[in-house]
Amino acid sequence: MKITASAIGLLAAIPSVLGVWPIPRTLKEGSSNSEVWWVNIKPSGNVGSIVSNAIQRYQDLINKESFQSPVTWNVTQVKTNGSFGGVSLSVESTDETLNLDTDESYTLDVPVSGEATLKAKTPYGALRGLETLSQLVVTNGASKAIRNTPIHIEDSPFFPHRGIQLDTARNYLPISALKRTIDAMSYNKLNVLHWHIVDSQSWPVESKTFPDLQKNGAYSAKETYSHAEVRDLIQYAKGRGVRIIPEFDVPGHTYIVGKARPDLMSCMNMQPNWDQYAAEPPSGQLNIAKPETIEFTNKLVKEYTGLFTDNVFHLGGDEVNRKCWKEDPDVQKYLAAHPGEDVETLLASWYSKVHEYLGSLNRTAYTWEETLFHSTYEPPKDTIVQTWIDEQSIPKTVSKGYRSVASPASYYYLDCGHGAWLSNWVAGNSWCDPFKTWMKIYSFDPLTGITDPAQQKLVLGGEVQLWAEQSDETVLDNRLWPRAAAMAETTWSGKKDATGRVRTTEEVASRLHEQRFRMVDRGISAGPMQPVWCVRNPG
Ligand code: CP6
Repeated sequence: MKITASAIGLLAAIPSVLGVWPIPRTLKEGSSNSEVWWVNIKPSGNVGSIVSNAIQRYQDLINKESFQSPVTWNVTQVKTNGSFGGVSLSVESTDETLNLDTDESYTLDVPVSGEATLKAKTPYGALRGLETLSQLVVTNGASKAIRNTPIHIEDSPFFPHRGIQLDTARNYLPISALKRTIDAMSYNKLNVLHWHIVDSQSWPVESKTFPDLQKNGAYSAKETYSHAEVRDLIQYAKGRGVRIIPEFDVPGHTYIVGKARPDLMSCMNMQPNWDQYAAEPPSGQLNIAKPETIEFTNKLVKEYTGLFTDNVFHLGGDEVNRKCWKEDPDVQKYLAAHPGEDVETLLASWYSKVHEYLGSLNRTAYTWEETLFHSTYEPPKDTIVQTWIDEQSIPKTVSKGYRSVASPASYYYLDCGHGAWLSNWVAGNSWCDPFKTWMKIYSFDPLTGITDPAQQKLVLGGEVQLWAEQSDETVLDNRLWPRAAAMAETTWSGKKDATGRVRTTEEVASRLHEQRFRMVDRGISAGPMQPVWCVRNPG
């Protein structure tokens, strides 16, 4: 007999699948319930230190967690007919290399009674499986259970690059906030923290090559990141399956460099007409007519590729201003002495020298789309291009044969950052909504407009962006969550379910609501989605 949701009011409130976010690619569930007393996770064979540490963390988390889903709040008695007997965890390889090619797949079997098995190819697949396991355990306040056993899950990410961009230049974020964000990312199977670490307004990170950058450029001696703190943060992130990709944005967005090296700059601080020279105040760009700016940038690239271990390195390249250089006396002098050259050829050759140097250090360049579309420079074909200006930029990038990460401002900008300075934003005319709902973010498909499977493969994934003109730690969790979780699901699980149907925001809402409460329970101040009343009274 088929029990319809309307026949039993309570069932209507229970999602058709278990409360796992993002939803596994394939999930088979039974109709039993298994009682959980104490979760013991046993490594089978050598699993390496990252997994050993994660086992400890998740064991503690699951055993201590008293998360009561708002969806199943009135399930006082789950009739159990089996008993969970711990987990046996194995990995095929203990290689802890973490990059774009890392296999994050896992299989998880939870029988009605007895031992569950979690199998992964790599340590990072094991981390994803442990997260899923932790989300299967539910409580009614008195006891714990895993519902709908036996469960068989085969899971792997749809896209390999699933990220959040944080900006620590407009407003500083303490290391503890970054760590908390990394924790929250791991709860949502996100794997890239794109760290927009410096910009025109401040330079918080230590430089051993040019100490004055931090000394003169940080907001205060406290609002800084030492090499040791960065190294520790990278290890922390790696232990949670999160890559840290740093961005050193050049040649624009660099006013702050002038605080240490005024000799390298063009159009510094053109107040009050900053808006003719830069996207944001204060104006100032590296002077591309001076070979010293290439030398300077390459020395920074050398230092920071030594500090940041990821094989991808972001060189910015967004929003450069031509007028700034055209009016610079040095640039004019250089161009007068070099007929046939202009600002475009100068910029293209500047990019090629910096990108070539990065390549010689065995790093893959990551760059904003302007480097590809708004300059005559032709980046190396392995360059990863981050698109943001509009959704069409993604198909445009892959049709040129480049790999693309989708960050369209119209969907993935969690706020509009510098919109605060724009008079048309104040007037309500901005093309970028200052606030997007999780539904808007969930609705976006990075593959929109790309039909060729070879080109689809060039789309690596997506990143939501939290620019920091109007955010700092006081609002961080709330601005990020649950909205970043919306993209986490569409990039991990894909837009479609196993039958090829596009998931709707209506059908995933209660599961995301559950995930939001789970995050709050784990110490992340994710913003409320709607009254709990609505979850209990759907429709
Ligand atoms: N800072 C930097 C920013 C932005 C970009 N780069 C930005 C531009 C437009 C909007 C929001 C943010 N604040 N360095 C563009 C990549 Cl709407």
